[in-house]
Amino acid sequence: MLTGVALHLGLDSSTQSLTAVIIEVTASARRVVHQATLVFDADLPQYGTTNGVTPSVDASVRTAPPLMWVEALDRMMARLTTLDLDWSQLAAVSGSAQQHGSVYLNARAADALRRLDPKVDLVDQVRGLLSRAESPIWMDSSTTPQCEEITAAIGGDAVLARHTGSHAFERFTGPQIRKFWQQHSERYAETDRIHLVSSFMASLLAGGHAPLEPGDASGMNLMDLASRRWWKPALDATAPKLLDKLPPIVASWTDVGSLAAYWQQRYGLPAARVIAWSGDNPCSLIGTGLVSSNTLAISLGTSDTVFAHTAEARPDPTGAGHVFGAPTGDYMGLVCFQNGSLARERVRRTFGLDWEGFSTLLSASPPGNLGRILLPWFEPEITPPVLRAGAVSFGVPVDDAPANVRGVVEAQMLAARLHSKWMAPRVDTMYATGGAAINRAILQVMADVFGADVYQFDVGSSAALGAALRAYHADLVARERDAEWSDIVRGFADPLSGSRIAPDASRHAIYRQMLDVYAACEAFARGVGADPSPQLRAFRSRGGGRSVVID
Ligand code: XUL
Repeated sequence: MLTGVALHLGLDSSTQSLTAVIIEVTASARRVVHQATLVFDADLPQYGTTNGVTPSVDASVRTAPPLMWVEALDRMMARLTTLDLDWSQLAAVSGSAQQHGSVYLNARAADALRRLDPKVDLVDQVRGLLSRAESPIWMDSSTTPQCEEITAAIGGDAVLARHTGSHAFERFTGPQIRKFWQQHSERYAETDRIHLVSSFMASLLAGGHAPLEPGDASGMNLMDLASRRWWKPALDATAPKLLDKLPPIVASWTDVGSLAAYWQQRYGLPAARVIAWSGDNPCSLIGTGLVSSNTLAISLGTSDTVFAHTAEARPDPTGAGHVFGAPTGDYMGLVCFQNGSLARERVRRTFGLDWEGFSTLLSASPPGNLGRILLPWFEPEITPPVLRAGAVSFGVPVDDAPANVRGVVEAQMLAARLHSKWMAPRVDTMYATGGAAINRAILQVMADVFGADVYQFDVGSSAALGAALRAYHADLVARERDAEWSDIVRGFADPLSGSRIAPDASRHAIYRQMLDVYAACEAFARGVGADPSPQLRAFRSRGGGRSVVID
């Protein structure tokens, strides 16, 4: 039994799973005490999700059952409190959640959350509080008309991006709310509070409606980044009486209440502080230690994201990326790719490979893929915007395993480089996190494409670790103690020593040429560029990865 230490808990409610990371901080020790994950499909099969998502015939519609997240939280707490830890030392809890997803609660919720009964399962008490059974999530791309309407009402893309940090995006919460209001106006009227997944989960812990913080609120197309307040023109362009239904926005380190009696009586937990939850990407920024530098981080998860801490809010001039609030009080740039781990897995499964086999084929195939390019848009893509799913091949044979394995990874890394140039024109060092960051063959392609050193991290979930570190930071702030971010992350969010993967100069030279060819293929496939055949031929004739291929 560990005694006399301060424990901080970080939870990450992601697309496919709920992860917990417990950290211990004393004068002499700083370490991760425990990490646990509950996988939605496997551990809560009664919700019938696939990769955490409710099956839908319409590929543009992507929702998840919020009750599944509620039940997962209860299960996780039950599991964690059987550990041999001195839970009386738990000082603070915070969390991270998949961004953009929204949860709709009726007017009974405020009271019911305050009176949660420890003898009744949480899920049974929340069931009657939803005014919408399913939550639209970040993978949804069904709101193009609403994006257009909001943009037109605001006065154009540039105005919206200048205020909110992003153009209108299908998955962002504002367009999703507008669609709900247009299609289900009575249920919209019945809705008393619209939470993001983050503030919903914090509300369950604190036993009362929790506020939002700027990191996650900036993924809605509704918040003014400079003032960190709701932006009235965007609210008016989205849906009526919206301000009354949204949580207030508070600083990221705000203590939003103590763990509700439900958690104290049911699991013997103390009245620990509940700190505002944030989005998974803002939390990963902290979990990879990017609290001041502009090192680029890449998270290889259900979505692949590239992000960096920035001091100013400079929107992406190409319109593809976002500026979010950072949990430090500054900003972060971010680009999100929908075809991340599920695309890699799809190629792996198609060829009956395990991950070792996938890596072996990747390492053994020629960089540049003999001048063949695969656009792995198996799902609709966010960056660049591709609404109709369908992979596009420029010379990659369907039955050639190495060409497809290399094709998917090279395309992902080339897209990551191409679309992150606005936030990092030059990159020397990159931090890789998320499930696939364990795979050094994939990281070698990343290093070669970016021409940068790539480092790995120890804790599998940098988002959950970031949430635990945010809990620790906020607890210090609440106690009026020194809370320097560089000190908070020290020893927790450092890259693994000896994990450096250096780029190879000759392979980087191939990718520098290939980047323009890739950009031309992307533009052509989206119907906004000329036929890239001349560039592909020229690239192949220059070697396109060691040998010449003419098809
Ligand atoms: C970011 C985004 C995704 C989700 C996934 O804008 O949509 O990274 O946060 O969890």
